[in-house]
Order: sequence, then structure tokens, then C-alpha cells
Amino acid sequence: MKKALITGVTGQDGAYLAKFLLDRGYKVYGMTARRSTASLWRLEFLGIHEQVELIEGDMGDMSSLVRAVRVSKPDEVYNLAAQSFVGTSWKQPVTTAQVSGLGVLHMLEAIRLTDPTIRFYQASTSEMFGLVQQPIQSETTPLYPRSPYGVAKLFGHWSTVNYRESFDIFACSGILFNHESPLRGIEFVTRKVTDAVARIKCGKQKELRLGNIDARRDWGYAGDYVKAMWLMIQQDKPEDYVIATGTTTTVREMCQIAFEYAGLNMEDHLVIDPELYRPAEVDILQGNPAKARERLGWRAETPLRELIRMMVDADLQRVRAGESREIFSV
Ligand code: NAP
Ligand code: F7E
Repeated sequence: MKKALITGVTGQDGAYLAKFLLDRGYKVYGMTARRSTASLWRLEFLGIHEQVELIEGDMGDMSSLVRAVRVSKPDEVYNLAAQSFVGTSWKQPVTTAQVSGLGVLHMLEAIRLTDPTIRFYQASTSEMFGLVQQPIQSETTPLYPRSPYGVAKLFGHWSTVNYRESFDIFACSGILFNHESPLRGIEFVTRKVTDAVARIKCGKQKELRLGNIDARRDWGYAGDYVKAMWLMIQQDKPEDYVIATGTTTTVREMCQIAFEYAGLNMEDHLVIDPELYRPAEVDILQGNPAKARERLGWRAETPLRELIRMMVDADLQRVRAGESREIFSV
């Protein structure tokens, strides 16, 4: 039986990846950082909380990563843990650098020192393209991050390349464009919108305040994207891959889809709040997933409209069941 260690197992992707690997017969270890309140709701939502073996560890504490690797003895490590919210990265730039940047090096060192035959996946991001240098971004597009998060991820990305080239470690990066789901954190724009739409529909909220709705993103479904992570690590050679849908949509259009689906008029509820604009913006992202399609046989299967519907339905169900919003925002 193959064994995998997932850092960030309590996050959106961690939960979907754990389910994906369990369904393929893996023994799954999940690393979790100590929190004052439990953050296992996503694993519970997918019904896998009792099947994932949890190991305590923090990306800022390399000794805890060495311990996690020694205890789990994995064939594959998926490094998904991060301070992943771009907005927060301006308010906590040092923490972001330590967790999302230096943390990657901690894990690479833990692998190099413990067992360099372990295969490693790094959660890189389209945020590294930032101020885009080409209209459609691929594996060869120059990088130009626009936030402390993007800068931290750039360090993690190049550390992964460097450990592959220096120590012959099977280390690969997935450069994933935005991907969403009913398990998305409430602070990200798609989920903020679908949660608000559900609350407005149920009479529990009147307005939705957003920042820059002209920003464009290439949005896919997280459930599709975790498969690409696994496929990358099964190849003969470690390489980096762009994972995207290939289409780009404004925040305004995405929002419109959600309101329309619930039978609401967006203009009656949307308020633009300049306070929600970012110090520097990534105006547009559009990925070219050709390499992943040709080499991995992977493609995004869920259109944005279907994804947004899925998210609105899940939020309507939560609001109607009277579930606390807070438990979904941990
Ligand atoms: P997420 O929902 O924010 O999950 C982040 C995970 O990291 C959580 O499990 C969190 O634990 C954990 N974590 C945070 N700080 C930690 C620390 N100091 N030590 C150990 N664990 C820590 O993010 P996601 O959307 O699943 O994304 C997964 C990865 O892909 C992240 O690295 C993200 O940067 C990257 N990525 C995401 C996207 C996207 O669109 N979703 C696109 C490209 C790349 P708690 O639950 O305890 O806070
Ligand atoms: O913002 C605009 C905002 O926070 C998307 C992370 O998973 O994907 C994610 O980062 C856009 C931005 O995601 C609001 O300015 C307008 O242009 O949902 P987001 P993100 O910043 O693209 C990448 C690939 C990652 O790697 C990250 O980890 O929406 N926007 N008004 C807003 N955004 C938010 N959050 N809230 C608003 O009110």
C-alpha cells in the first residue's frame, strides 16, 4: 500500500486530495498545525476524518516536519500548507514568508535528510505570474509576483526546482490557477459571493461588499485539480505543470452568474468598497494547460457556471440548515 503525507490536509485542497488518495487505496497521513479550535470540518464534510491519520506539525518548525516524515515514512509528500490568502499577506508578510516560502525549504530539507527517494509535490501558484508578462501564461512565462504571498511562493517554487537539480530529488511544482469548491474558505471571492447570495436569498443579509470586480481569473474546480497533483507525481520525470481551464472571467461576471442562478438581481445588492482594493492587484490571469493535457492527459472538467451553481447550492443548504457561518471560515 502506498503512503502519502499531506501538509495542509485541513484546507480545501488537502481535504479533496486526501479523499482522492484514499479512494485509490493509499494510506493517508495528514499534517495539522496546533490550533485552539478544531479545523477538521472539511474532512468531516467528505466523510474521511476517521480515515486520515493526523500528525501534528507546523511549517515554521522544521523539527516537526522531520518527525512527520519519520513517523509516516511516505512514498509521496504533497506540500499544500500555506498562508494562502493574498489579502492577509500584506497584513502578515513575515508569517506568510515563513509559512508559504521558508516552510517549503524546511520540508525539502526534512526529505533530503530523512529519505531523498520520497517524491515531493509543491503547491505553486498562478499568483507568481502577477503582473503578467504574457497574455496567456504557461510554464515558460517569466514570473513577476505582486503580493508578499506571490513572493513567498516564488521562493518555494525555485527551492523545489533547486532541490530537483541539486540533489536529484523527485520534486515537482504544480502551478495551479484559482480553483474553488463548496469547501473554499469564506474569505476568497467566489465563496464570499456564493455565501452572500445564499444569505440574501434567505433574507439574512442585504448587501454584498466587494473590491475590484474588474479583476479577471481563470477559475476551475478543486476536485478536478487535485487529480493533476497526483498525476504529476506518477510521471517518470519530475517536471512543473500549469493547471488551468484556459478561460478567464471577471469577478463581476462570476458574481452575476451566482446572483442570476438564485433568481436575484445583482445590482440591488452589490456595493463597491474601495477599502477592499488591494495595495497591488493581479489584473488578469489566463493559463495555458496544454502541457498538462498532452503529458498528463489532464483537463479541467467542470465549467465555471456549474462550479458556481454547486457552491450556491451548498451555501443555500447551509444557511437553510441554520449552520453557523463561522465554522466554515476557520
Ligand atoms: P487553504 O484552504 O487556505 O489551506 C491551507 C492549509 O495550510 C490549511 O490546512 C492550514 O491549516 C494549513 N496551514 C496554514 N499555516 C500552517 C502552518 N504554519 N503549518 C502547517 N499548516 C499550516 O488553501 P487551499 O486553497 O487548500 O490551497 C492549498 C495550497 O495550494 C496552498 O499552498 C495554496 O497557497 C496553494 N494554491 C491554492 C490555489 C487555490 O486557488 N486554491 C491556487 C494555487 C495554489 P489550518 O486549517 O489549521 O489553518
Ligand atoms: O481574489 C478580487 C481580488 O481572494 C480574486 C488564492 O487561492 O488564488 C487565490 O488568490 C480576485 C482578486 O483569490 C474581493 O482583488 C474583489 O483580484 O478569491 P481571491 P486570489 O487573490 O486570486 C491564487 C491562485 C492563490 O494561489 C491563492 O492562494 O477577486 N476581489 N473583491 C476580491 N477578493 C476577495 N477575496 N474579497 C473581495 O471582497
